Amino acid sequence: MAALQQADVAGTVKTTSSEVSRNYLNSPKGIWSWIYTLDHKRIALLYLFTVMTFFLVGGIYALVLRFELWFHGAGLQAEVMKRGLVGPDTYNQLFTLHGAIMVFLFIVPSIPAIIGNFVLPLMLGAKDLAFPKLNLASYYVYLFGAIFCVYSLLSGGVDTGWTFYTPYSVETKGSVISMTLGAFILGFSSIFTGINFIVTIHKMRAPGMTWFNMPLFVWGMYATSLIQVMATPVLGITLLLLIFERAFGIGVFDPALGGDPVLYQHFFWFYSHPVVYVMILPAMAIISELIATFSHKKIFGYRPIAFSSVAIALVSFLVWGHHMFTSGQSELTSTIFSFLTFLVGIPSGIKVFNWIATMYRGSLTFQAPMLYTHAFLSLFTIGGLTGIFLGTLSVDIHLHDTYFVVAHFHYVMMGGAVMAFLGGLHYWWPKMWGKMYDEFWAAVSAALIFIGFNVTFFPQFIMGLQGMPRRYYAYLDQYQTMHMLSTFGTWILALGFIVMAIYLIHSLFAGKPAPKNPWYALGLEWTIPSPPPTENFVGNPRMLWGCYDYDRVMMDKDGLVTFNPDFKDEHEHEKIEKQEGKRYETTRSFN
Ligand code: HEM
Ligand SMILES: [Cu+2]
Repeated sequence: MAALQQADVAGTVKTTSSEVSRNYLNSPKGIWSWIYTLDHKRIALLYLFTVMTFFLVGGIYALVLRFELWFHGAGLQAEVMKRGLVGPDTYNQLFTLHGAIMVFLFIVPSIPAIIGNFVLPLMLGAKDLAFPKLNLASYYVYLFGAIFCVYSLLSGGVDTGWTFYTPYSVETKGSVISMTLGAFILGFSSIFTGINFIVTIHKMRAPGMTWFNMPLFVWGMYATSLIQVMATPVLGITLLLLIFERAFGIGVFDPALGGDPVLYQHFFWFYSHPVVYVMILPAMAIISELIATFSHKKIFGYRPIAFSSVAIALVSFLVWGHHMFTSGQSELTSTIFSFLTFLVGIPSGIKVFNWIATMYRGSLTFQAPMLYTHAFLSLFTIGGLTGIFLGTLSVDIHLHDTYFVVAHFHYVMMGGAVMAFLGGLHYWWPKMWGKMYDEFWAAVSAALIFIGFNVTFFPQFIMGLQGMPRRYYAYLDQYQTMHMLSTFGTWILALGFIVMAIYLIHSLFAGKPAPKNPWYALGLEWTIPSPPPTENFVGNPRMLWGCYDYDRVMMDKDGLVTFNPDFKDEHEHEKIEKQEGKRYETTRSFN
């Protein structure tokens, strides 16, 4: 075990030579101490296991879906090949369950509940979130909701698509009620996390950490939390109405009962468009951190990045109608929604611009988190730009409900959100577990995932442009090649994920011990041991430098801090030294 270096005040690094092995992972001990834990770091790990289990289930569904689509072409003559793997009804259930699991059980909780839970208090210099019990409650509410989803999966499934559009969802057989009830309950988990983060960010920042020197990850989580708290209740009410409609036939959405099915779409997308930003804002938040760390350079345009997160959150509430261009809403409405949709491109573009400017002339290093950052940048840009195509009213009339849409949202959700999640997981993995993983295999797996992803989803843009509709289990012969290519891609993807699972699990048992600060970053979370002690910080940490002050400060692997003596703002440097009554080691040179 590494010798403990207590950083009771961030920056005044005191080394105690005593060997210490006590950390949040091993004390207190026992299974109950995990089940009842109020420690944000342990709750993050509970989420990690559960959410990744659902990612696996959703991923297996995806593999089966794609395997089915390998068949049904002229090239393959055998009878079994013509028949395919599953029947059309099963196919409908598979894509519904895949979509619902990936959205509600995986991607929405992934970054906030796993990574946010773990690092947000550490970044703020806090000992926990504001409401630890609410945090634990959010986990059990998640589990409770998940049980309903699993129940509906085992008891007949759902074939409505993850959007549960009426009137079909009111009429179809299957366990629509338990699935939507599950999603309704999961919403509370999301709201609990959001409230907890908002209060924590307002109230528990370390002295010296103002709004404008918070890490950008925190800004991203703040914007995300606002959406979670404001939009999720709308989905809750909508799903509740749907359940009532199904159970009691009250006639809100069903035209046969005097209801309006398009009303359902308005309600649904009023939540579900903002929720795509619950998926992507945390991803952008991670990318901002990774770009700064692995460029070893002060972030370019801190404020524009911070404000654009909030701007995206606000604009996200104004664009839901772009999902309904073909629903029969008035032309004027569609035109306005089309225009408003383009606005989202502005803050997103601001972010991409600032990230690239940060990398420009930085000292880039390409460890695994940075590989995922680059995957994110290219894939998200493709996903985002094709979103502009779809937002263009006239173009969308043609592309609506084709594979172009499937490719677009996978580029955003998987190419964007999942890549950033993986980048973040690799970045904070040493902090979580105190272990390093194998860089070589991490690079191999990142390459496989990047290539596999593109082979899977790029052909879908082409098929979509040629008119291949989504949610179809069979297709015309002309699409055979593209479909086979796409299915082949999923095998490369699967291989990438298998390699990742192996080296990550291997690292837990045989990985090298992680130092405090393996990436030479500057955030407060890197001033404490890996894994952190239960109470995070011994004493009260203070912010003595900005977390992107790479021109002024350097922190080595063991958390030893050096201020750049040549830094032009001498005055500030002296002020800090005086304030702390001690001199920092200034021998290390800055180049
Ligand atoms: C592992 C790689 C993945 C593969 C191979 C894959 C494959 C598929 C396929 C074949 C469909 C059905 C398309 C159709 O016929 O309309 C689909 C739909 C969908 N996928 Fe994925 N997917 C993957 C990952 C993800 C991820 C990570 C997410 C979200 C985070 C996601 C979210 C969705 C959603 C929301 C749908 C729409 C379901 C519906 O139409 O109701 N997928 N995916
Ligand atoms: Cu939308």
